[in-house]
Amino acid sequence: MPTVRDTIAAIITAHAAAPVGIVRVSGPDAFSIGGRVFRGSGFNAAHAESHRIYYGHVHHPQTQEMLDEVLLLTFRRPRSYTGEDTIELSCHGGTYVLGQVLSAVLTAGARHAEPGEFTLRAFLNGRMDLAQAEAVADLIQARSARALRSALQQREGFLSRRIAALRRQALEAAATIEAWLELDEDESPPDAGSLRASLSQCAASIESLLRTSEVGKIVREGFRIAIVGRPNVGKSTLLNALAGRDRALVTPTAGTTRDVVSDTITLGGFNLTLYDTAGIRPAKGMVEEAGIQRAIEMASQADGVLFVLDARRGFTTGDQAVLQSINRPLIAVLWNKRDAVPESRLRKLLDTQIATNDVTPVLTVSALTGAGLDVLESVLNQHVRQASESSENEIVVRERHAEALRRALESLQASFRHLEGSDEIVLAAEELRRASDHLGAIIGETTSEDVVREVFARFCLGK
Ligand SMILES: Nc1nc2c(ncn2[C@@H]2O[C@H](COP(=O)(O)OP(=O)(O)OP(=O)(O)O)[C@@H](O)[C@H]2O)c(=O)[nH]1
Ligand SMILES: [Mg+2]
Repeated sequence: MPTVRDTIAAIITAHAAAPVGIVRVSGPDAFSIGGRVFRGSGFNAAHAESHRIYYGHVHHPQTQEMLDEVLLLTFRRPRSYTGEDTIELSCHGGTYVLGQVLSAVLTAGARHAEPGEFTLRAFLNGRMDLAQAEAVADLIQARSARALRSALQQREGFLSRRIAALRRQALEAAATIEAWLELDEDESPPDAGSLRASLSQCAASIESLLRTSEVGKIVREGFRIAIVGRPNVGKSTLLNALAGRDRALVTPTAGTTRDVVSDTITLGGFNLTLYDTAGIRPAKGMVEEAGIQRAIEMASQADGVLFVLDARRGFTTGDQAVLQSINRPLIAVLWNKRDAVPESRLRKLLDTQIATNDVTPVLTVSALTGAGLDVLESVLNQHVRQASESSENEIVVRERHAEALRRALESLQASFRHLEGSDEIVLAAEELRRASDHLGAIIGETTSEDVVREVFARFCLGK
């Protein structure tokens, strides 16, 4: 990990024309670089205070050409995002203007920042731990209320504090065991009961965090729903109706959809990505065959499935075959085209035995008129809400954390075993220290350099 710091710079706002764009400069020379490119009232690179705003202009340090009218913001270390001296140039947000200002700053002595490098420095300077740094990326990528909430909590250190407490518990237990080893033969043997209780509580807590990792994926990436059924039942019409726009091609010809077509909607604070798929039947030709393959693949990767039936046709052997191919949780069975059949028939259809478990809701809808879609939306909402409920309030761990938690749990269980066979209790203490190290990897205290690099490499440029 780099310890000697050069001064880095990057455009930290979106790379698209916007009213305002910001160039950040961070490192020991940030202020003097500011002095080389910025001319404005009252700014003195050596004496400028922290948390001030100066109005002025950026000039190219070699050509002296004026490049933009800007506001310069100052942050003295350690009171900055990175923990280093930092200036930010708030410019007009044209991509060309920003490129010119950045190039002036680079000419004045800064180096272009790597993706994630500002946050990496914040981590190395102790401004945040690794889990909090990851939460910064989650915050930027959050596309729903739930994702935002959990990212914010993690940024505030919720998960970090839990992990730190677990580590403390493991280390204290290790120290207790090591103290036993120092006891003389004639001293009375220690009571291992309270130690075991503390360790099982620790294990339970880790298991509880682990259970949030499935949910974490849904919260971060959204819930994926495959719309599945025979050809012509109205799957594409349903996607369009739910998405509120014409995403997928609809025709009266069976076998219209070939590629998987998707659209993302937000419902009750969650992101739902809907996948419209090819109607499943014995294929007529290679192209349809390939489309059906994709449909089946999509349905087997989704977090949930909507199974669509045609109310005009009733439950056919073709539908039965489709149903049997579904191997992911069925969110609802939909009798579509209810506008095209009389009420009495609808009642009969709802009585039809469809071999699903009893809890799957069966609804009648019309993708064409929109009838019944409100009920469908609340069923979807409820399903996703349940699927993303976590025993841990807002905490949801990512796969990297889950991996570390699994290892910590294994070490904890090993220490239990060593405690049982009492001549091996020194090994029990060792395993507990190992558990603590695995936990430390989550917050970056015992994380290998490679893993830290990997975490920050996934950040976007300028963060
Ligand atoms: N009356 C009525 N017609 C519908 C409804 N939903 C779809 N349709 C019609 O049914 C036909 C097929 O609709 P699609 O949405 O293309 O059906 P699909 O399931 O995507 O079909 P494939 O892509 O071939 O698998 C079209 O003519 C639609 O207008 C509905 O709720 N009521
Ligand atoms: Mg279709």
